[in-house]
Amino acid sequence: PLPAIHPQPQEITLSTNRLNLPHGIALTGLENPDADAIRLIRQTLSIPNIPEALPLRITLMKDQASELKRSGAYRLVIKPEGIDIDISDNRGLFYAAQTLRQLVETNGRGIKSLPLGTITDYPDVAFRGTVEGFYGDPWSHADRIEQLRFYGKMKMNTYIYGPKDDPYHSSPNWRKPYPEKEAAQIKDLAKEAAANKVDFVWAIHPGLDIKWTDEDRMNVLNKFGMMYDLGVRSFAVFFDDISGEGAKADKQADLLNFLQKEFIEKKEGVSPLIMCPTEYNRAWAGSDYLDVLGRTLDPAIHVMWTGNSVIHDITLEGQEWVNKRIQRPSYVWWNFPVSDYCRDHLLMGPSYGLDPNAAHAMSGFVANPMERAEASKVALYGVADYAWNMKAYDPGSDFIEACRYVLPEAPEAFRTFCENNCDPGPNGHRYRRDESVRNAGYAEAFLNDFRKHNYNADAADQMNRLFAEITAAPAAIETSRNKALIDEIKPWLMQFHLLGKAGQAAIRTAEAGQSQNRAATWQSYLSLTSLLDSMRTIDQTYNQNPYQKGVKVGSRILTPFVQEIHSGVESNLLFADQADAATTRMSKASILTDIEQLKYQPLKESKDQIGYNRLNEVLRIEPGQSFGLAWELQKEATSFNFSLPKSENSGRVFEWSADGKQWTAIADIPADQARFKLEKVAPEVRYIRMRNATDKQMQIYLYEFAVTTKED
Ligand code: LTM
Repeated sequence: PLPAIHPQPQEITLSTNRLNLPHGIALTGLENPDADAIRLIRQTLSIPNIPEALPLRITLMKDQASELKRSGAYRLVIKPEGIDIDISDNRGLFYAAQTLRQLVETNGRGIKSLPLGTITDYPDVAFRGTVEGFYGDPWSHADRIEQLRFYGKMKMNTYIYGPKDDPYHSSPNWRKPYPEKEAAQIKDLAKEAAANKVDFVWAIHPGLDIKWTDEDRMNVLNKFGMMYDLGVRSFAVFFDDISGEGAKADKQADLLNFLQKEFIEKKEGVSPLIMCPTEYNRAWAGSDYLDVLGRTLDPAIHVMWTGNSVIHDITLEGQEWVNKRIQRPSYVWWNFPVSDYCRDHLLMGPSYGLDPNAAHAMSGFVANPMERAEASKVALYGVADYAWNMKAYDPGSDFIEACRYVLPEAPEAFRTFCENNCDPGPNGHRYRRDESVRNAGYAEAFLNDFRKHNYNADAADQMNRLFAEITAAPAAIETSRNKALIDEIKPWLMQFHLLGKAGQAAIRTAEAGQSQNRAATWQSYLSLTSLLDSMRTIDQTYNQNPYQKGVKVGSRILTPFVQEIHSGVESNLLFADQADAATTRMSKASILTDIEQLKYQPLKESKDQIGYNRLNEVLRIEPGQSFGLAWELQKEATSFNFSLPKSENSGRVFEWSADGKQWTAIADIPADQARFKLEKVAPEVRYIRMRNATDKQMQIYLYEFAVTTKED
């Protein structure tokens, strides 16, 4: 069989005849071919420095079809007499070398050979890669170096540096130079990127506190200058997740046009400027903001776009919609597999939901990954393949190869782990992913019968096999040499192992219940209960970030499957009054809002607190709209606190109510404070809210809004 090459080449004809590589290959052709590419070719083909019989001729392509003029394009002809490589540029030679690396085979006697044939190859999308643009712990230096090498191998040419929690990228320090250590690291990254033919794009995020003055425009320009001196040659300005003064389209366009004229066009060897708009998705594009950018922004500047909402599939129709507004093909910022809004989950599934016909409707395609760099590679493998050759991209089969690439030591076990850890769980963006696709049908069939008190033995067999694989998978995965990956996913591996055991116990319990064997039912029910308790302990011990704490696995199909069997058997075993007691203990607290952006936010709830999850994006509240909390009768609130920083405070009203109908303004909350804790809440209060009492849209950050409770 011929080797699978990733990304898949555009045109490929290979024969089963091979070119056995002799001891030496003569490199002829271009005077100064790219040194990194030549090094890779020498290594791959074991070419010593002395030129010998077999020639390798490298030429710059002339008069070619327009696709072959794209940066990165190459043609590789492997003949019995030698190898010809035609290239569009240095990147093309590097990519030809990457393809050779995947083509070469070594036989049992250590002889290397290549298949004869021709590969003509070029990218569908000009700029492909990632945007490190998430909230949370930025990637480490070692993570980034490894990512750049991975991008080189996968023919991705762009890495946009924009971690929200780097204070020198955003506020408060975007105006200042990086401290010495960080500056040296950036220099290193720019060098590593260049060696892998990746554009290291450094992004600035000044909009939280920028003043539209000459002084601040010079501050941005000077910071770009400092980064240029560190070796950076590609730049971006992000205006996402801001409100107020910084969010004005005409002012942003003025600054960007100034940077274009005074920096991008004047400095040697700089790539096109990229900007991320404030209205970066269709759901928020309610004003003439995008039209103003379209009309006034220099046409050379790229404009980023996340799709029809913050986190969304990418469709041709959606691309055409925005492109008309901004008068250029947009540069896609795909918010996958980013997990900063669902930090208790890993998004390990395939990259799907990407239109295969949208190549002409985008200027770039970059994915925002997880805080966990190595784990993100599964999705990024798909991103590289999609953006290079969309028509050939099949998310399902690509995913299997991605699992093999990332964890060659145990690809099947890793696939089992990944395909059951895809979905972010319920979230405010309402973004869900298919999960457990190979087994969802069996799970449903089993539960359908279980609900009718039947035991479906066929489905049970299938599910048992799966849960046995799940139990065994973590140990196999941990044999990987990739220790960084194992460190990143360790708590989820522990949880996954327990899920496998719990799944097997659940099926045993259901089977015992069906055969009316009360003693056996009790026994397996108790062991299932203790496994679920252990899972809860892991959830409450690891990954205790302040946003979405914990460790969730299989949350779309498998965990609910196990829980349903557990509670189904429980209510059969327990007496009715105990079962009732169990239900009344359940929470009835909820979010109370008429704001679309918040309606689907899962409630953050612990033993003594109910609150909102922190929102990354700006919250837009129309006149009269409100958001709040409601909680059950038997709970009394003892205090209320909020953190709504940088909000436009005037016109907001805090109110509480005992019945959700009669509302009273809370007198003790100061009008202008962004953070506040109210130490006393009237005992009858069961509802609390903040309302926009103005006649204008209000834009605020929702960091915290919570009540502390105690049982009555
Ligand atoms: O998506 C964009 C343009 N901005 C931010 C990102 O920083 C963040 O990672 C994603 C996902 O939560 N959402 C955003 O609003």
